[in-house]
Amino acid sequence: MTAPLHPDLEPVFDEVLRRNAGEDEFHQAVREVLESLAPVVDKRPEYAQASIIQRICEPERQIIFRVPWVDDEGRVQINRGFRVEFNSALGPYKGGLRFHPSVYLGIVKFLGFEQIFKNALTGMPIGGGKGGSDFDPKGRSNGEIMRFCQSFMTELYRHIGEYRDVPAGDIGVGGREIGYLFGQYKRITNQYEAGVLTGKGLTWGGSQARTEATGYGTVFFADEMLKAKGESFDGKRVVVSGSGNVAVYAIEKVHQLGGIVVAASDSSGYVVDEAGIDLALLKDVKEVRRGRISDYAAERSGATLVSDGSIWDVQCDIALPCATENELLEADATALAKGGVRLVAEGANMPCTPAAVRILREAGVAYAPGKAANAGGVATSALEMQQNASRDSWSFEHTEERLAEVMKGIHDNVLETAEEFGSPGDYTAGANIAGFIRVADAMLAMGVI
Ligand code: NDP
Ligand code: 2IT
Repeated sequence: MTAPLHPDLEPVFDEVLRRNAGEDEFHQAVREVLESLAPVVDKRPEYAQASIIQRICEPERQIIFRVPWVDDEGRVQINRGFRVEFNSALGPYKGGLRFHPSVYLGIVKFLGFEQIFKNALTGMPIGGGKGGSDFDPKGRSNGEIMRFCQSFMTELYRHIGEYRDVPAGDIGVGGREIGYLFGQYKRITNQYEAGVLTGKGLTWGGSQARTEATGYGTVFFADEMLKAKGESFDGKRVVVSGSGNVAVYAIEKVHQLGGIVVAASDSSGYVVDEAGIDLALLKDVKEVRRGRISDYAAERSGATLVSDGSIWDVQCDIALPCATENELLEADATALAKGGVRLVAEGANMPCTPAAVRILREAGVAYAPGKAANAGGVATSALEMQQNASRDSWSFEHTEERLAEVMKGIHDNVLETAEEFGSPGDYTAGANIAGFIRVADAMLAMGVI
């Protein structure tokens, strides 16, 4: 069930459905933004005159390509590669690459669409884009991952560049993959163009705190939400879904701020650890051994593995969904609300379904959408680009401080915008409207392109 749209936006959404048939996640992401834009349509008629909303919903460019590679048995494998260059009004296209078997055009477009507004909220000069492949990295050797990345980049290289399009990581793409991708780009172009990718290694153009940035940023954002209610993380019981890049560093920051994370997960189940997740063990299992959450449960005394059911059945004060889209459903929101959850901040992109968000709102739970709460990753990518452009590198402390400032800035801007447009305290409305206006004004200034 969805909220009604402004009558002027009904035909816009109908056209999105018609043009992008079968792309459910993209429809969902567009709908969530359009639902927030009613007061903007009324206050700013100049956007409608220039068809700004229709233009924002249509990617500037969509690239789909074949990725052939040879596996360890000598068989030729074929995957599909994508890059959707969605909007460049504010800067070069910027956004991650996702390698996961579920990837298809509708997922890449939903992520690229979200990225436009997220990147605008950071206040930095970055447009929106996203890419990836239906390649499944699970169980693949290092050699297979390298050959896949090299083949992927052999097509992608002609579309990207420091001033054109700057990919980074997302699900299934971390430091190892960025290394292989950068190596192949450098080899093909014969240029050391550090600013063409972000998430690079610290010894070859990467930024301090980029690995930590999305998880830390999500917790900084949640901390600002708590402060706005006169509260803090201290002593709070927290559940974090996922155990990848975003989840691990969200857990780390929660622990630094005095909260206790009692559950984490991966796609095969979740673990409950009442003593608090042992982060050294989790990092070793996930980052070094590339193992499963079940390995953590097996090695940690007192931890319990639950291989069916929902992590959101674990009672908590604060829930941070950090795994994937549509992982927190209506029934999960109901369970969380019953258990007395006070705050939900999205580390992942679109993890809460619209029905779940409605339940949280009705229960008076503070809720922040991913495009605001998880913007710290891409913001730190923009800081990495800044360091690459000036051939400089900053300390961890300085970079983390910049990240914290950016997250506070987004938080305050979102709340002020929500207030100005008649929805005080509504982080969804504030994020969608503030992000939209920044992009829309730039598009207006540049004419019909
Ligand atoms: P990782 O690949 O490092 O980790 C993903 C985690 O989520 C893993 O634990 C994985 O489990 C789990 N997961 C993935 N897909 C599913 C699924 N279909 N069902 C259940 N669990 C799943 O990715 P990231 O941590 O980088 O990304 C997590 C989320 O954060 C994504 O929504 C991403 O778009 C978003 N994000 C990432 C940013 C970044 O900088 N990396 C920035 C902003 C947002 P398993 O290993 O079993 O698959
Ligand atoms: O969803 C996201 O914001 C990311 N995966 C990070 C994008 C980036 O360019 O750092």
